[in-house]
Amino acid sequence: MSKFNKYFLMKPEDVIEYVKEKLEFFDKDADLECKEIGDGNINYIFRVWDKNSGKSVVIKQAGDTARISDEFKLSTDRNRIEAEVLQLEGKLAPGLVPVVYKYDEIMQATVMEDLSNHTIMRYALLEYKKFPLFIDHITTFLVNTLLLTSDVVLDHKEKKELVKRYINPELCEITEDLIYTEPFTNYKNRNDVYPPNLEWVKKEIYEDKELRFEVAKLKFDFMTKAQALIHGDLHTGSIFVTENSTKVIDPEFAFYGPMGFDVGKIIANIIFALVHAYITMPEGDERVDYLQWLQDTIVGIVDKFREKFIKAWKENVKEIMAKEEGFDKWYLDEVVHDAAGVTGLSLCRRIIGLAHVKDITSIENENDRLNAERICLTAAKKYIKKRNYYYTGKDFIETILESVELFLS
Ligand code: SR1
Ligand code: MG
Repeated sequence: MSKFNKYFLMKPEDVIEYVKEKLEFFDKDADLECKEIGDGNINYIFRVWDKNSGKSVVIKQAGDTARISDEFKLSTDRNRIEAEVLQLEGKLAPGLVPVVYKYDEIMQATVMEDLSNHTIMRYALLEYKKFPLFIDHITTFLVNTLLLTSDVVLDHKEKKELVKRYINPELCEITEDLIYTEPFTNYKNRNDVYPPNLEWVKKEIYEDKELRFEVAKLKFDFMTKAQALIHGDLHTGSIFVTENSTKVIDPEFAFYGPMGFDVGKIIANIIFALVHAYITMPEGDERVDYLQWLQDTIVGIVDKFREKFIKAWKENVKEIMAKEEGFDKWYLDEVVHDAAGVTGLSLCRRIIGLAHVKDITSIENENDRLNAERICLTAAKKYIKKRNYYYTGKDFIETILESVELFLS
C-alpha cells in the first residue's frame, strides 16, 4: 500500500518518493534532488529537480498549524482553495500565475511550475530593482480576476456557487484578527511593536478613537462585502518577478470579499519599498531615479486599474442594472475608496502586528527605523480616515509624500 494514501507532513526524502510514485513529469531515469525552500509564515515548499534533465517542480504542502506559530490551527483545505483558484486565475489572467500540474487532496499538496528563474518581488525591491512591465501586469491581474468573478459579469447563481466553494473561515479569521483588529487594540496581546516606538503607537494608534471607529466599519466590509473572488494576500512576497514577467502566487486566503482589499494591499507594499528606499539609499541620481520609479508605480497601479476596469466593464457587463449610466464609475470609486482604507490597514498591521516585513525590519539604525514606521503609520491614519476622498493615483501618492516630508525634512 502506498504511504501517500494517508496524510502526513512530508520531509524532502518523502517528497522524492512522492514525485516518483505520483507524478508523471520527470523522465524514468531522473536523478532527483529535493530541498525545502519555504520562507513564508504558513506552509512547506519543496523544490524538486532532476540533475540529468534540469527539469523541476515546486510542491506546496499545507500543515494543520501555521509555520510562524502553533497558535494558528488551520484547515489543510486551504491547499485545495489555492490550487483551484490558481487554475481559475490562470484562465482569467493568462500567464500571470504559475501552472498547476496536480492537486492531491489526501496529502493536501499542490505540484506547480517552478519559478526559480524569478525573484520574490519584495526582495528585488529591497535591492532597488525596477520592473517596467509590473503596472501593466498587475492591473490586468486585478481587473480580470476581480471584475470577471463579480456579480457585474457572472450569472448570480453561478457566483453564489463560487461564494460557497471558496468560503474560507480560518484564513479569513487570520485576516480579521491580524489586519482588522489587533493592530488597533492589541486584544490578543501578541502585537510586536518596535520597543522604541511603543509609546508613540499607543498614543497615535491604540488611543485614536476615530481611527478605531473607521477600522470597525472596514472590518465589517471585509466580512460581508462578497464582491469578487479576491486573492486575499496580495503583497510583494506573493509576487514573483523578472524584468519581463510577473507571476502572482499563494492565493490560499482567497474568498469572496471586497475588491479593494487586493488593490490596497499591493499599494501598501509598494509604499513599504518606497519608504525603505527613502531611508536607505544614499543621495544621488540613482536614488532620485528609483524613488521616482516607485512613485510612478503607485500612481500607475491606481490609474491603470481605473482605466482597465472601465474598459473591461463595458466589454463584459451582463447584469442589467449595472448598465445604468454612471453606475460603472460609482462602483469603481467605491472600490478605490475601499482600497485606500486597506492601504492604511496593511501599513499598520506590518508595523504593529505579529507578522512584519523586511522593508522595515531590515532598517538597523534606531532613528531611521522610527522615521520609517512613523511615516507609514501617519499616512495610514489618513488613508483609513479619509478613504472616501481617494480617487486617483495622485491622491494616493500625495499622502505618503506629505508624510515623508513631515519626518525627513
Ligand atoms: C499567521 S499568518 C501571518 C500572515 O502571513 C500571510 O502572508 C498573511 O499575510 C498573514 O496575515
Ligand atoms: Mg502567503
